[in-house]
Amino acid sequence: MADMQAIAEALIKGDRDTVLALVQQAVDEGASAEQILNEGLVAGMDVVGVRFKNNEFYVPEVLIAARAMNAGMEILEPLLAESGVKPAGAIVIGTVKGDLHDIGKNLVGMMLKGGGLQVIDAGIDVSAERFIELVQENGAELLGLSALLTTTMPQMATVIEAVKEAGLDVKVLIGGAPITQDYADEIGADGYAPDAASAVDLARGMLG
Ligand code: B1M
Repeated sequence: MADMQAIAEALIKGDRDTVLALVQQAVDEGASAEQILNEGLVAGMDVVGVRFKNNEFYVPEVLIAARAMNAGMEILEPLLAESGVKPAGAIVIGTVKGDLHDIGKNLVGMMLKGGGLQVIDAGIDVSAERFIELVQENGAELLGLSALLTTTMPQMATVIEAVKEAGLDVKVLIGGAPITQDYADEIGADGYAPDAASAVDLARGMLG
């Protein structure tokens, strides 16, 4: 039977090949993509986060764990994004300027695709100008901003200000570990989601 703990342990070690093999094995044995993601990959990354915080892990260890996580997510992406329905609307999503964290943003993007949205991934370290350009080019109804650092959170306010100045008709939703509903209200975001599944509900709700 698929062993979620073994996936988490391989991820913590940054053993990309074992993560790939175990995730594939779990899929073949019929485990759901959500279970593999939450009980295997995300559970492993939670431990990495704690060790990083406690100075037991440093940036290189975290990077190789992140690489293993992304490899596992690539196997899950088609399963999470399986929907086959016509896009309900388009969303530009990216990590704000100065911030290089992309695992959560990628996960939210995958789940939004699975939720039937067209997802335009702006990447990481994205300036307000670039977000605006992409919203305009793609006629997106929604703009999703991710930030993982307390130092980059204020960039979200900068983007919202720039969106207003450009007179764009786009709803802005935000998320990321340090973000709260209070912060979203404070900076005038249209919505906040604490995790990827809630981001899908929120985005779909915003599209009516
Ligand atoms: Co960084 N890092 N990191 N890091 N890193 C954190 C965020 C930190 C909390 C670690 C810690 O100290 N405990 C800390 C921030 C402290 C703070 O600001 N208060 C931190 C720090 C300090 C740093 C550096 C400054 C370290 C240094 O260099 N000294 C540096 C900054 C680099 C930069 O961005 N300029 C840095 C670097 C890195 C790595 C590059 C090594 C790596 C990133 C690799 C990558 O992303 N490709 C990394 C990692 C991996 C982490 C931790 C360990 C894990 C983050 C993660 O991927 N989580 C993190 C500790 C932690 O969070 N426990 C940490 C898994 C992911 C699935 O969750 O991203 O929260 P998350 O996404 C969730 C939700 O937040 C939400 O849904 C997702 C899925 O449920 N969500 C949204 C996210 N975006 C959303 C958008 C939405 C809606 C929901 O709508 C649009």
